[in-house]
Amino acid sequence: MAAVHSHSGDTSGRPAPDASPDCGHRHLTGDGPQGGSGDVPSSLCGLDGGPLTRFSVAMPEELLMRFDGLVARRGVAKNRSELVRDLVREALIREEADQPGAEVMGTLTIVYGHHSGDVQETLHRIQHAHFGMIVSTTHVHLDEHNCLEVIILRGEATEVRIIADQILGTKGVKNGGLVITTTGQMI
Ligand code: NI
Repeated sequence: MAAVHSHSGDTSGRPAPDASPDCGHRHLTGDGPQGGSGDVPSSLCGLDGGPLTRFSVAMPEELLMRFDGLVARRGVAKNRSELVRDLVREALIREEADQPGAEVMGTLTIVYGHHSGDVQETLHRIQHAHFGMIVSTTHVHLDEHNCLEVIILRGEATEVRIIADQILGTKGVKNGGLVITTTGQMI
């Protein structure tokens, strides 16, 4: 419970970028007798990203300790609040990307051996067939045999995944993965 009632909410010892020194609202108040709903706003501090609402979060101490470890590993630019915001955005982006018709960005990284059959021709054909969705392709010659490509796609989430699966399913592609992210409209 002590962690819930900490004053700043950021006990990592680093400065909290979202905590205005003049706001005077750094005391968390949301954890009431019933255990708190976790969504009780206690302050509004207008900073670079606009007004911020502070709320309290209750969680098991063990989980909080592990979370603080993650915060520490992310470096000095991130405190608890920053990381919570990142995690919320990640969840919202993932949910948004699952909505039919949602426009997303995808970065597809693949590694393939260019001697393997007609892999280069097949990869080229797939990308030309969907040229309207291929924003950019970067090709790196890793060694005499292997190539790495990063293909950036933009389009409807389902279509992006279908194209990525076609490319990943191409014979000769040894490794790869797709990362879906926002077009920037929902972040
Ligand atoms: Ni190459």
